[in-house]
Formats: sequence, C-alpha cells, structure tokens
Amino acid sequence: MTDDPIYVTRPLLPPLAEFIPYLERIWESRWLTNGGQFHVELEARLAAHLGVEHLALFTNGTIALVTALQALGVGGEVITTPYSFVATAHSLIWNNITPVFVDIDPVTCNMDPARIESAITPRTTAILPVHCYGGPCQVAEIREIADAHGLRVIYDAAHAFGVKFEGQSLLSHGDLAVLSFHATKAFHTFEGGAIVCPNSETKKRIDHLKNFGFVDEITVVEVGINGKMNEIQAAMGLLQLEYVDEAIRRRGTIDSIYRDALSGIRGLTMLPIDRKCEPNYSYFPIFVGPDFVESRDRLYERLRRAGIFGRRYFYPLISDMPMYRSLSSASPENLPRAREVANRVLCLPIYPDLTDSDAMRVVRAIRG
Ligand code: T4K
Repeated sequence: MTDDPIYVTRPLLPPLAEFIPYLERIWESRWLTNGGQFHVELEARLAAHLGVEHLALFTNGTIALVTALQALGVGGEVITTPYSFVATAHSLIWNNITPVFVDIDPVTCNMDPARIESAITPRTTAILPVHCYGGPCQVAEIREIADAHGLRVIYDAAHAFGVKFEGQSLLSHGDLAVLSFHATKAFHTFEGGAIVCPNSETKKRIDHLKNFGFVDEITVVEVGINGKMNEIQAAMGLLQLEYVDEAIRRRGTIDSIYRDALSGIRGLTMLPIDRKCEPNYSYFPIFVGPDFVESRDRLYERLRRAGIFGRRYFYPLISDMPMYRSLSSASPENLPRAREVANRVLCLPIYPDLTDSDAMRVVRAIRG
C-alpha cells in the first residue's frame, strides 16, 4: 500500500452542508454578482475581522494589484522584488510600468530597504514590496524612503491575511495593500482578492475601476476593468470567516511541529520567528544550504517520489523569466541574495487538514 500524496497546500473547506443555505439564498434572490448581498456583507465583515477601515473585494488578487496601481496613477518605473509570484511584476507590465528589481534580505526574503535608494531614478513613482510568506516587510524604513522621495507604496500582501505587526493589522501599511483569496491561501473564496484602502474616497474610486469605470448607469469616467467578486465567492468568504481563526491556529501547530523536528539538521534553515508579528503560518519554507546531505533539487525530487509535493516558491526568480531578464535591474550581479535564496528554498506542506502524523512523515522523509 502506498501512502496518500501530501500537497504543499489544500484549501480550507467547511462542511458542504453549511454552504448549501448560502447557495439557496443566491438562487432565491437571483442576484449573482455586481455588488449583491453577500458581497456587501463580506466587505463589512472582513474589514472588521482584519482591523482595517475600508476594503474593496475583487475577483482575484492579480486584478486587484493591477487596479491598485491604476488607482494611484503610478507610472514610469516602480521598485519591486524579484522574489515573488510572477503576478507581482505582471501587474506592473499591465500598467505599462517598468519593474526595477532590488535585492532581498536573505533572512526575511523581503525587499531590502537598503537597496531602494540607489534604484530610484527621475522616472520612479512607487515601491511595490511583497510581505513574502506573510512576513512583514520593514514597513517603517520603506515609508521613510518613500516619503523622502515622494513615492507611493503599494504592498503586495497576497500572503498576509490576518497578519498583525506590532499589534496592528499589517495591511494598514502602505498607500494600498492587496490581498489574494486564491484557493491556496490561508483564507480563500475559491479565487478572490481585495484592496485595503485608507479612506472611503479611495474605496469609491476603486469600486468604479473594478466595474468598468461606471459611476452610475450611464456614466463611465475611466477605463476600468471587470474585477468584481461574484456572490458564490463572497458566500464562500463569509463561511470561511467562521473557520479561519481555528484554521490559522492549526497551521501554527504544524509550524511548531516542523520547527521542533527540523531544528539542528545540518545545512537546513528556517525563517526566524519575528516576535513583533502575529503570523498566519501560510507557508513553511526551508532553505537547503551547501552543508545539507543533498541539493535542494535532489531533496525536492526525492520527496516527490515519496508522495510529498513541496514547492519551490519562489524559484525561478521573476527577473529570470523571459519577459523580464533583459531589464538591467534583472542582472544576476544586482540580485545575488535573491538568487541564492531561490536556489535553496523548498516550501513544505502546511494546511489545516494536515495531520500531525502527515507532518512527521514529511520530517522523516527529509531526514532520509
Ligand atoms: N502576489 C503574490 C505574492 C502571490 O503569491 C500571488 C498568488 C498573487 C500576487 C496573485 O494572486 P491571485 O491572482 O492568484 O489571487 C499558486 C496560486 O495560484 C497563486 O494564487 C499563488 N500566489 C501562488 C504562490 O501559488 P500554483 O501555480 O503554484 O498553484 P497550483 O495550482 O500548482 O496549486 C498548488 C497546490 O495546491 C497543488 O499542488 C494542490 C493544491 N491545490 C490547488 C488548487 C488550485 C488544491 O488542493 N486545490 C486547488 O483548488 O500557484
């Protein structure tokens, strides 16, 4: 008998029976999208849950990122990280903006603020950092640099659902922060996303932009897109809210199991614990150094043969992808630390339904 496969993540799925009443309400109302009852309710409940003032729901995180950049009217060049999911840089290209990659801090995997100033040119309009794996960027340093140079800051907070930093929502940092509610995220709506906004005027503008630019039945003021979340997605979000705190606690337990069982293995490192942060444990990356008994890719393949499907998030670097590699900021000399981390990383399975014995199966497989 072979063991069941273990994937890097599995979506949080509440009991199907609890979803049916939501579907019945959608069928009864015949209101399927365009700001229906569940959409309105989820925006309010999520803002309260996350501890933010305003939030606009989206059909996915990528369209939310594209719209966030559009809403702030940034252009020219935007400073960002190569160590992320490709959607981060793609959102710039969709706005005709040139990404300028800067290196990361190899300890946190986030943009290194010390690299930002030398990347600023007269064309720079904004900074687009990523709270990678949900770990907080150096928000104070980034704000200071942005203010000194008159730049906007848009956080790609796709991984940062519910994360708190110094007792406050991490999402309250930046001019805007963008969430993903994709099925693989700690909180999901199948596909989905949101922009966290500082005030109601910005939210209103974003609400127009996600609805083609309509401000009323007959008036279109901007080239908006269709970024609206539908009622089935919103219903899933409302139901998830009942379960997400418990799910994050369970993720925390798995995080502890891995940390205890993997510490002290020669050549393997983990992200440090940030005492100022309340994390969501959405990823568990390990970093396979030269002192480990085998290379990262050999370990990755060996785990796969054992039915354990870890993922090399984020390898390859965005800057190594064909559409980005000709940019001068994509040169290997500019990004040595991001490259090293991308060559070492392996994200281990972590999700609420992963049992303790599954987690120990992963540990035993790594120990070989
Ligand atoms: N910015 C950042 C920093 C991001 O990480 C992302 C997305 C975005 C922006 C854009 O947000 P969205 O537009 O996606 O809302 C996944 C996700 O598709 C993507 O959302 C995520 N980041 C990225 C890090 O990971 P893949 O290609 O690795 O997913 P996939 O289909 O290989 O799934 C991974 C594993 O999850 C599977 O092996 C099994 C499990 N799975 C997946 C799905 C979709 C399930 O069990 N059920 C499922 O329905 O990109």
